[in-house]
Amino acid sequence: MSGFKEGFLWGGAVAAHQLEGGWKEGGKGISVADVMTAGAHGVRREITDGVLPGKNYPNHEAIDFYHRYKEDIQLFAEMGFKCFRTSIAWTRIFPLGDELEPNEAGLQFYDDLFDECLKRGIEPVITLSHFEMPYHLVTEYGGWRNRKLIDFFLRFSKVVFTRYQHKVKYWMTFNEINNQANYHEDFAPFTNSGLKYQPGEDREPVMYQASHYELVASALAVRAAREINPALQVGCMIAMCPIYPLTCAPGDMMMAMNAMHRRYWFTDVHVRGKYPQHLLNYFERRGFDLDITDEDLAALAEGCVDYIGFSYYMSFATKASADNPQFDYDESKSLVSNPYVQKSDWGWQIDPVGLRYSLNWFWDHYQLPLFIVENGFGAIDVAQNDGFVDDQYRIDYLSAHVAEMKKAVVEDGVDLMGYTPWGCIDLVSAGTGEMKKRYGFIYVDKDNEGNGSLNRSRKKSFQWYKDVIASNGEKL
Ligand code: P53
Repeated sequence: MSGFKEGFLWGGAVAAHQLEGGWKEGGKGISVADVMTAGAHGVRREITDGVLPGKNYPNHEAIDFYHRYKEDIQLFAEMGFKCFRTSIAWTRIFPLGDELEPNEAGLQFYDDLFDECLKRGIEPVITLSHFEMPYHLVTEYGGWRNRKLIDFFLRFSKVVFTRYQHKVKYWMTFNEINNQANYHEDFAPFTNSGLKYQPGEDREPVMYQASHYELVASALAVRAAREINPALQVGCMIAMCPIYPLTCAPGDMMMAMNAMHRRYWFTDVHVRGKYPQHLLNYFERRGFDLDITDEDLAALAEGCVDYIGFSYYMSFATKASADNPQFDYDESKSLVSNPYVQKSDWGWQIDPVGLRYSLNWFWDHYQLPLFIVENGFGAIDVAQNDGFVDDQYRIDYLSAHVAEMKKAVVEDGVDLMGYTPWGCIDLVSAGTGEMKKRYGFIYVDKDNEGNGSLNRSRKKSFQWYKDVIASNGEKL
């Protein structure tokens, strides 16, 4: 093969809560993203008890895509996008999450949005749950620690599969489901699963329980999609940060292997429909008594995904330590800095070769088509008076990653479906809630405090990406 395949899905990726705004429009309910304040690098976003007066909630307005999507899609079309990855805000369809009937105004919004994409030759690629579950499901049910959430998610999934089956072919269930492997921090358990922990609560088994319910819900959704329309393709979505050993010491190698087990077993369940033995042994060693029924196991086995969607921003490194003889991985403690790579202003390690490694790792393990549904460089941009941004650093980052991705396809033979760089238009950062951490080819005039005209303008990378797409990845 000389390059990317015919019909390769070049595009861009976003998530509803990070760009739509309109947090109360069309009958939308409050989501977990609506109760998170703005933070910064080193300053965590606060998760408040409901929406409180006087706090800055950046997702409420975001970049007002809800009202401006036509203009934005026009710009995506100008770049030549073949696809556009976004999510359906669950709270537009089921404002509280536990209703029996969906909200028609929310369904209509996505009909209009998808029609606008299709009109311009852009195929929507849809995530069902991207850090924006109904907040009501947190306060009334405790989030995904409650088995009832499986039914609520399945109802939502069936409604949107049925409604959009002729407009959307590619779906993903839970965005970066494995972020919650980092269960000591508050961010991932809350955004992935609506989990709030009691002080002193043993967090780890709760994380495994919530993840289990999500994996069952995902498998049931895959099965439902096939019943509704066999043409639908449903994937998982994994946050891939490959974990390297700091040195070639055998202990470091074991530590890296175990770290990969603990961060990526989610993929085993999604793809193979069963738990890896190492994890079952670990549950036993730790005495975790999880609610996993025979029916659940049957559902997992029947609902294996069609492809693997994943994000790639950075690689991690780890090392063994004398006080951890079983090489247990704790993401809040076990990671070390890699001396061989540079870091972004937010401390993310920049490692294009790690993308080639990750593509090969997935392909070797699973032999399923792969889809890079996020990759990008969060950076501080300075706009000129006309809104132009000279973001050569972003071009450097992306072109280095696309070059490695090409090697994985051409030299290594992995089956890659497409590439959708993250935040193709500037949006609210998930991790920090900032506007200042920008990823876009399109600049949006808005700052961290919420000031700005919300005007859109093309950055230097806009033309670069347009050329990449037009040449099918030949011109980097
Ligand atoms: P922000 C952590 C590690 C890797 C990806 O992230 C992550 C996170 C969470 O912060 O999230 C994904 O905005 C996620 C997007 C997010 C994007 O990466 O923190 O799927 O919603 O915006 C970039 O810079």
